[in-house]
Amino acid sequence: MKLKGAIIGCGFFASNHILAWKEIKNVEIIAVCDLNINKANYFKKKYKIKYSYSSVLLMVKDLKLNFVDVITTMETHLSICKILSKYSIPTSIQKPFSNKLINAKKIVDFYKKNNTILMVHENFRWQTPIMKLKKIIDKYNLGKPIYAKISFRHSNPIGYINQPYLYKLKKYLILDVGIHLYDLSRYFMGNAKNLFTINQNTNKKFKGETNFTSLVHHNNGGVSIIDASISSIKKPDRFAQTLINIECQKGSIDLDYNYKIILHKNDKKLIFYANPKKYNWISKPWDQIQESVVNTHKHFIKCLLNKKIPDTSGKDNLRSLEMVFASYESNKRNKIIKLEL
Ligand code: NAD
Ligand code: 89Y
Repeated sequence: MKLKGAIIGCGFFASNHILAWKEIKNVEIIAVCDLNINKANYFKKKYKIKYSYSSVLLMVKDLKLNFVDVITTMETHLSICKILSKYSIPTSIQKPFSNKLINAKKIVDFYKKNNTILMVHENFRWQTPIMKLKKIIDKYNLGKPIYAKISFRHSNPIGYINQPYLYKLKKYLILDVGIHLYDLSRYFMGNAKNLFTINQNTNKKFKGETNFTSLVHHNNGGVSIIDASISSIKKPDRFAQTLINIECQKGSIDLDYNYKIILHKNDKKLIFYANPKKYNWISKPWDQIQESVVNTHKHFIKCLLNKKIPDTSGKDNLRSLEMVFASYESNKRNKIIKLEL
């Protein structure tokens, strides 16, 4: 029997979620919900979904759901999760987990109290090029990581024009994209103990920072440089590729433009390609992000079926979110900020 799920939020990014769910055989999305019923009805018709709602509460009272996938913006997450956790509905929720660390902690507590699975849809670590990078590091036994450079730099407006709420945020790029990059730094280098960040604004259409550079000190002694920009002029433009360089005790590795991976070990240089899998609804330059949504969903369902804690559980994501807010604090006070979690 198929697991029955619902999605909450029928905006820009939700189409990718629905199309990705359709790639997973043992799942059926039976309902869509949006405060704006016209949007919910549009999705219902377009994606042939059984039910549409404008109220989360009504939906969870009406239907027997095995899980819910939340694709709304961060400020809505506390109130939505309060309802879903009360009804013990396993939840996958988009990043940023919340607009305040304290609210994210409250959400984690709600789900813990009700013994219910909560995963943050932290999809960058589920991108094929990034998973392959990790696999090669392990397979070729590169040893302890010492240094990482994790970059997301572009100037293609396609990276923000579909998300107009971003223009108004006083805190923009670290919350929107930095959250992914800090998660990646933890994925490759382990948890961090402190960081220092400098923000810039190079595009006055945005209230918040449009560029940031962080220096992160990890618990294992390693260091990461994490940076992002929406004003980085390159041909071809790099959106939406995260470029990574990792140096370990026994070798180093680069994830370069166009999914090319270069490994340096024992005086040898090996080249790999890690193109994302093609689905008929995927296109450049979003391809590796779109494909990662399928991989992220699969991880959530696997955890649900095996009663396992997801790699990017709500609790785990608190550490990445803490790095986000520590970065704002660091930029404001021009100080290194110690991480507590
Ligand atoms: P959006 O504003 O286009 O859509 C959000 C929708 O949620 C809106 O239609 C809104 O009416 C609805 N909504 C808000 N509160 C609701 C509630 N209480 N009940 C039901 N519906 C509600 O936003 P978007 O651009 O689709 O982004 C959604 C989330 O996805 C954001 O957090 C964003 O950061 C994230 N996102 C992630 C990626 C990624 O790669 N992981 C990429 C783009 C966006
Ligand atoms: O919102 C951002 C994200 O999570 O991935 C890319 C993005 O859409 C900004 O370009």
